[in-house]
Amino acid sequence: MQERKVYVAMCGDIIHYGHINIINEAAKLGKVIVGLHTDKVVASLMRLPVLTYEERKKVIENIKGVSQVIPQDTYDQVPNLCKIKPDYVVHGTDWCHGPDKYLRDRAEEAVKEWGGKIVDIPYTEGVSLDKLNDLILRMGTTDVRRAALRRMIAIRKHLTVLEAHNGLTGLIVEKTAIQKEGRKREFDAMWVSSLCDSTAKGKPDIELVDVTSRLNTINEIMEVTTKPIIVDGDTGGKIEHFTYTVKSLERVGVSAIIIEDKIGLKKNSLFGTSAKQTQDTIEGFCDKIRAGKAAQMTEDFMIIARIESLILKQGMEDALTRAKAYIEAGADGIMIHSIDKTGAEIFEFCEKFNQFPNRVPLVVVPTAYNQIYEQQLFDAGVNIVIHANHLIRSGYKAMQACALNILEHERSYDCNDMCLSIKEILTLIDE
Ligand code: SPV
Ligand code: MG
Repeated sequence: MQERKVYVAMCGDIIHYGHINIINEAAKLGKVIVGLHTDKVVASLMRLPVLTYEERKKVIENIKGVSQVIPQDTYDQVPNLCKIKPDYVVHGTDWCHGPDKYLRDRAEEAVKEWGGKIVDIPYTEGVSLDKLNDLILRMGTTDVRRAALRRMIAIRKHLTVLEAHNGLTGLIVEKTAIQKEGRKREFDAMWVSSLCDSTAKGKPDIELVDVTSRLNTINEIMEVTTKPIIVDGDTGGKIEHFTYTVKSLERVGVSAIIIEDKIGLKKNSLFGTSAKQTQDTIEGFCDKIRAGKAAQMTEDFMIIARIESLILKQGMEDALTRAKAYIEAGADGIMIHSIDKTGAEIFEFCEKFNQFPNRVPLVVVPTAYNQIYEQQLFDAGVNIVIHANHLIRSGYKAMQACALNILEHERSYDCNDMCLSIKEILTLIDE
């Protein structure tokens, strides 16, 4: 008689006794086939896997009781179930309720077709995957953190990034998460903006806050978070200074710097043409990119070239010519900036950029055209969407309202509802 087939799906990145229990129970029913989540699936569910698919496969296929490991390229088991037609599908009872229940329902419906059965194994209490995840992330070295952005772009293709300007806002970007359509949704990385870093220090965004001070902010964020960091490098300064900045950022574990193609006294791009700004020559900026790439010590760090042609009304052709030249000079990505409120300019750029044979990841900052959804930008070819200033803008507005309220009422009682309770603020940060 042919041995019965038992299907077990897992991501297998952090193996604990709960997994071993499931495999042992599954092995009692027949030949165990593990559907191992691919890197893409793991990354869409939680963080990037610590181990690659191939590494995880080697571990799982050497566990006693496992006969075969095959890739599961969707979170939903049904495509694999239809291929394998197992007699049993074994899973922990955690999918009998909560956000994954729809997966159990779908699997149950599918296996009915060939008389298969779902077997729910009591979920192993006392293992907190979240805690283990946290531990692993914290153990992550500078090298792991620096490399995470490139890995994320390769695996996920589309990243959502939010601004952080100190430890606390870093924690917000790190920890804010929601469940949406059965998936955990969170930010992929943080943007250390020159506008927000300067504003938080009460200074204008004119490259006045020097690199040492910017590094202090970055360190403060890095001490309490684990997600990849993209630094706004302004113009990058003089070439001789830029090469030092690249080395310093790389050393502390930053994943990427974005530099903009302007020279002279830099002002924020959101001023548009109302601030007089000079764009660098193509040759001048290419030299800066080349010098930065030559200064790099690792393969992982990214230098992303930011094009200001649309902001400075130099036209689409100029923006595209520059993109080509910057890529040829070695830029690892292009950021195209625009303050066209309709977003039309950005979509036009995307369409033409997508035709480049040597296309690199594309970054946008939709501050002026923020009615457009991230997915629309991703569909147009954008890889990284940066929400560049929203924590400082929302935080400042709330703080100013509270200060006005105290002046107005001559006591702080009236702003109680605007504030976290004392208990909440005392326990906000884990000890
Ligand atoms: C920043 O966040 O500092 C930026 C993006 O450079 S923008 O403000 O839109 O120019
Ligand atoms: Mg800036």
